[in-house]
Amino acid sequence: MTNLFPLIRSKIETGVRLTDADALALFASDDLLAIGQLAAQANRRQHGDKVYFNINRHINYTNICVNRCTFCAFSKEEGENGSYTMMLEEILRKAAEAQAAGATELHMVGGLHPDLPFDFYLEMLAAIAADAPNLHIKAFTAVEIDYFARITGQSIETVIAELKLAGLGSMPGGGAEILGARVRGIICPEKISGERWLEVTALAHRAGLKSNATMLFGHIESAVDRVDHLHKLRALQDQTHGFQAFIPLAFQPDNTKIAGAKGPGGIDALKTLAISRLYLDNFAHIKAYWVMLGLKIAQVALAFGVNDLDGTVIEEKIGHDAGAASPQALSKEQLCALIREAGKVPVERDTLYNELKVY
Ligand code: V47
Ligand code: SF4
Repeated sequence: MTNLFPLIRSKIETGVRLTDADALALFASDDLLAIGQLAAQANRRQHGDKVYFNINRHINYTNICVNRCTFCAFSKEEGENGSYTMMLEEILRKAAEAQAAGATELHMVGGLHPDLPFDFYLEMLAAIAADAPNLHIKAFTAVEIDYFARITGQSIETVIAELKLAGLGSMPGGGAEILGARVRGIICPEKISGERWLEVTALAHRAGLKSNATMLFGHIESAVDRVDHLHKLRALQDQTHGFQAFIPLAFQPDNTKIAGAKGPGGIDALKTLAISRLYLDNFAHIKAYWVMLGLKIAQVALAFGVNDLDGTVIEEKIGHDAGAASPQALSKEQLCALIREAGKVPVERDTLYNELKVY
């Protein structure tokens, strides 16, 4: 390790914010255990031994998308083999099943559909809210919110106000990918810019919605791109305090079109999670999304600064279409066992991190 390390250690121990140069030095280091130990220490100070999970279900209402992000194996063109759009009845049936199974959250995202009107989404929210009032609806990335504004000619503020009125509870963190323009121009040239993603997210936070932030890693991005991404998220969080969790998403390469990109190895994934914990001092939660990381790395991540394992998930499509080898769903018992085996205390939470049950 470089001689920067004692300085970084003392910053973490005394609560001094890491600089971008510190984060880059950590990425350049091979001392995974030292980085993990520091991240675990920072996490323990905030959360003790608690590890959060929730009981949730994913509903991807359509995979038809006008964008063609090169890392995405989920999206299809209209009329293409395998393309689909769910009918409202099907969505309501899935929501009712989730509620009956004890879920507290629906995670709903989809492609940017060329023809579905904004009313489809408002009706979907209102119908779920009426049918399954106990479910928190976490839906629509900043990319979708921007698209709704474009297809309706309305402002982001109006779109968000209408979605909230119809039943939107919070937003997931997708669409952030890598916020810097160089990488974005290669992996998702048609997607809104990183600046726009931050702007829409800031407006959502100002409208009272909480959201998460993700980072798609392990493709063509460099450590500098990752640190720039973290820097932008930390700066926005200083202003809005609207982010709940940071979720590094391990790139899954199957059926995608990024030449040569294989996804991160286990060392890189653990280091990235740990550095995120250390650098994002204003984020309460770092989530290991087991769908993309795999169960074993997600579990080991609990010793590297992570305090959230996401949820039961059920019917995830985006990662699995790209070859994720993880199961389609986990039971509450499986999640609790993974957490206990790591010497931690499983805590079921709701979407807004209210504690529902300590196991
Ligand atoms: O934005 C797409 C990513 C995201 C691939 O907020 C891929 O609680 C890996 O944002 N390999 C959607 N990742 C998923 C997402 C998410 C997941 C879980 C929890 C939360 C939350 C948010 O999935 C997309 C994109 O970054 N993605 N393709 C792929 N091949
Ligand atoms: Fe469309 Fe989202 Fe896939 Fe990009 S990542 S192609 S915006 S569904």
